Amino acid sequence: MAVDYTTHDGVAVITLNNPPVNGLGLSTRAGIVEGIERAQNDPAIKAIVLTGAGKAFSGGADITEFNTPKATQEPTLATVIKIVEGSAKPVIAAIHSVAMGGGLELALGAHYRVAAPGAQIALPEVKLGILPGAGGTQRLPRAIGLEAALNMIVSGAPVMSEKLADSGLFDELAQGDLAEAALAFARKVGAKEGPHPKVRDRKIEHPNAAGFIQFARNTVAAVAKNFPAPQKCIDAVEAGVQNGFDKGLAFERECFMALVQTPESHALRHAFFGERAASKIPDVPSDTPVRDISQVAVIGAGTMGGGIAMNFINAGIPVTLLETKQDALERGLATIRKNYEATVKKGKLKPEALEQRMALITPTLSYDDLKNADLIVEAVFEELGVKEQVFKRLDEVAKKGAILASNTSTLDVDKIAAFTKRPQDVVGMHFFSPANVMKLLEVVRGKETEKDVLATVMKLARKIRKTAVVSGVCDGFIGNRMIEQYIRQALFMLEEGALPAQVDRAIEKFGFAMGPFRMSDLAGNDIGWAIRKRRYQEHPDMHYSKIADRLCETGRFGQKTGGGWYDYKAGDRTAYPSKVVDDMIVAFSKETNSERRKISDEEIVERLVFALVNEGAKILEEGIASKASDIDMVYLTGYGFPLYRGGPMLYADTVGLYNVERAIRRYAARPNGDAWELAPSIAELAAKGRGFTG
Ligand code: T1G
Repeated sequence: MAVDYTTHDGVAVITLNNPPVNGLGLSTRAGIVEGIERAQNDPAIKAIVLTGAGKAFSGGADITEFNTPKATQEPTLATVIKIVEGSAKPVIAAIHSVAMGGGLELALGAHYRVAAPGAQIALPEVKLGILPGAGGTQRLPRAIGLEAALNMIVSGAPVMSEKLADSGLFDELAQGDLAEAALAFARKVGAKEGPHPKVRDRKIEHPNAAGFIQFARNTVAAVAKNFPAPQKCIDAVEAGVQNGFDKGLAFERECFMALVQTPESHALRHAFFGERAASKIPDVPSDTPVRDISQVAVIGAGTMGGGIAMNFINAGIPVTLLETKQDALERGLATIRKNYEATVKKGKLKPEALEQRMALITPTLSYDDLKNADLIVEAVFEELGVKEQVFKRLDEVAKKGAILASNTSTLDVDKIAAFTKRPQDVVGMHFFSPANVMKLLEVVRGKETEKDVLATVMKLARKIRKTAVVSGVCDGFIGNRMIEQYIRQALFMLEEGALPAQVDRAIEKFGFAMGPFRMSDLAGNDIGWAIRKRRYQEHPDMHYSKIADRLCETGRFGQKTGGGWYDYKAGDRTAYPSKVVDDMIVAFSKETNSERRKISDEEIVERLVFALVNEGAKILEEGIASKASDIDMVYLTGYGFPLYRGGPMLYADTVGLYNVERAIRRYAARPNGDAWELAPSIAELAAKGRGFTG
């Protein structure tokens, strides 16, 4: 049973014991009920303490049970809370570390709450696309007031227990040992005559509840464009304010059952688990010993190197920053300082913290200064010959056991590892620009990369607040290999009849942060041009539209040259459709005898997104990525894929692989159809009525 029951001089202690965070799974829920009933029937027991073992009071409903029969099997959490609240003997919730979601709702059902400082108190359900489904929208406003409760429920953000000391939520904030404080409090109230106070009986006092609720609605509307849950949170709280506790509770249940079925909630839960699953590498045991990383070196102080260095100093890890020339080193340091100054200006960093961070950087022009580094990340020019020089030099100076990482985004990590006598210590750490901002980190596993190197880098990624996803070695790893097919389709569609603004508008309406042409103008069209030139050498048979080359031949590299697919005005990053470019595209279609036709937004979205899905399926088939959710995490954290759709692979499951297969076969039979080679796994899964994500 995931619950322990002990007695202490007239006080029963029910301890949740369901690691890792005392998720309120079915056996835990049943154990609580059993404990409450056992205490009722024991005349020696005067009061009951409810507490959590390990690292949480409770992290809420066990989300691994979601959309399974257990989630709604009695005793449901609502039933458990009703039984707790209905206990004739006082129930005291003793809260430490984490009381979230259903965990906080359970505590609100108790008659009293004693908390330790430093506990995270939250109703984060909205972040999973749902709302508190066990009375949180009704009890929290009665416990801490309408405004504070609405803020917590709609934001889902945790509040530290000490900040809620005077909120009415806790009867005591334990300064010393929580268990002792809770037992003493229990003896005190256990000696009192009932009935004991119930949060549900408190009133919600507010001078202008309707006005505040309307204000909350307006505030939420702006940020919750594609997510239904925040407004529903407000609806449920409002129902309780207007119609009383019981009606409010019933309405809350209705809203919960509706939201838990929505694609948005499915996407958010998929992302929640995907983020955690990404750090698990199938053949690397979770208890693999990791190497100590106390000192890092970064080679290259350019845009990438500087951003990479910032990640480590932000986590308090000293960095030796190596450049080849003094002026480049100084420019790099100046850029890092400028980035921090901007953060200070926004009030997100104290000036003294800026200096502390800058002090963690040791600039140098000498490789000898890298000899004590535990991890060395190179971010030098993306050319194999340059990498060869760097890694041969590292092999000479780096200490035994140092991890040698390459930030390469396109080169073969196995070839780079072979430049050293220690390929087992070489790994790819592909940061995304701007490296100090983008959450995604592709960890590229060479065929000889040691398991403890991977385990070390995955743990370090968490410390520098990155979402790390392991990729095998292939051209473009996961993200760029897929985006290449996406861009291929975008270029073909220009030849076939679309224009850049239409393609961008369609995919941005689908939810992408930025369409392919605005994105290319921002990153620089010359980057794609260089990759295509290499591609034409390596795969002369691969069919590309040459329309982007034509654009680059005119020097239109994007924002940095004042014009690309779009026109730009000095000092203005707005992308203005360009008549020159649109005319060039139409002329190009004529040149290539491509009969232009009207292309629907639906076709644009299908061809762009299914190009990602099809390549993602091949990446899974080849074992480059170990799970579909890893691919989705890459796209959610590195490529602006809309969170409310959960990533390309989950989106394909939402559409149904049967329909994805039919669409791909349809496009394969059309002009430029040779770019579509259906991934076998799509047809196989579709035939079984299954999806990528189960
Ligand atoms: N259920 C099951 N497992 C959970 C869990 C949960 N609620 N929360 C975390 N885990 C797992 C997680 O997958 C990971 O597993 C391990 O615990 C450590 O998590 C009716 C219906 C609690 C602050 O949204 O915010 O209640 O990878 O790495 O950084 O209204 O986890 O080790 O196998 O994040 O110390 C609402 C979500 C549920 C809380 C701990 N509750 N969790 O953070 O560790 S809905 C939440 C968190 C609900 C009711 C509704 C965090 C944490 P593994 P971790 P952490």
